[in-house]
Amino acid sequence: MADRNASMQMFRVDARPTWCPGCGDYTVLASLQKAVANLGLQPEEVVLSTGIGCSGKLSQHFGSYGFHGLHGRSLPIAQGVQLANPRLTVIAAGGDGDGYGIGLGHFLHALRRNVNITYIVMDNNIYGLTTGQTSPTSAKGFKSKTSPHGAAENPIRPLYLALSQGASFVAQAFSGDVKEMTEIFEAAIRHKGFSLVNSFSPCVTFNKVNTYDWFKDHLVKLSERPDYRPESHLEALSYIDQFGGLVTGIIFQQEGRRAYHEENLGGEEIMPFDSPVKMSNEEREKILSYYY
Ligand SMILES: Cc1ncc(C[n+]2csc(CCOP(=O)(O)OP(=O)(O)O)c2C)c(N)n1
Ligand code: SF4
Repeated sequence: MADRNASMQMFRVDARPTWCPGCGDYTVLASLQKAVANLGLQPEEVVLSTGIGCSGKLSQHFGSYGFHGLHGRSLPIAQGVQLANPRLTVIAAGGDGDGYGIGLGHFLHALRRNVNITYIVMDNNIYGLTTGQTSPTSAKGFKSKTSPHGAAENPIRPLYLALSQGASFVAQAFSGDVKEMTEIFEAAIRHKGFSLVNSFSPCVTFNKVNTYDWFKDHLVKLSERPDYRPESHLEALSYIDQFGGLVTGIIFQQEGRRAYHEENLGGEEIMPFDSPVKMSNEEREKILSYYY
């Protein structure tokens, strides 16, 4: 893939994003454009599926095939596309509300299935599009329109969820570091299997707590810890514990595990979308008769 000509320009669209100036989602967009170009991918080989939210607009601004689906539903769409045509590079993206609130069930099932897709969650710890309500990753005590006295619940912890449900690739990135974010997206796309990249992407308009400066003060880069081993599940959990989940880099990667289509559908040579249906009319009628 890497020696094919591709540029960020090929993944740009003419329409200007409607995001607020300074929104972290701009960096996610640019990093993703750079990552697919670095991998030598062509726009017609990539599909980006999103849900609803400011983050969900990513598919409108990314120059590949795209699907702007319902709130919380980017993962079923992405998995269906990848299983129908495993040769495509399929990316799902959305916000923390989208992915860890309304779409949480889909997230858990995607983790255990290990379909070969990359899932980017633009985690701004708030609902951006609907103007600043508490989200599933807002910290306990976080004040917002829906929790004026402070959020009463503990936040969802996506990294623990991903590791406990058997994700084969778990990473975290930050919109204040384009270089690292691009490298992580590249590694996530290259990984065969389900890859989660929880991406801290500040909402500069409605979240005055989790700002760029706040993340800069709190985040720890795993790349600056040369002894860190992303192949160790236990080490991943211990680092997440130690730093309260505020680490960036590749946290866990399981090499050599087969993705869903390789294990269950015969790999990339057999593509369900152009295979003839292997069922006779008699068989079909028999199955249907169970429901009459
Ligand atoms: C079924 C459904 N419920 C609620 C909404 C309203 N809604 C749209 S976006 C959104 C929150 C988005 O927050 P998040 O996913 O964190 O994305 P952000 O806008 O912060 O990027 C909500 C509640 C909706 N569109 N559909
Ligand atoms: S409201 Fe927040 S998340 Fe939405 S575009 Fe503006 S800064 Fe970004």
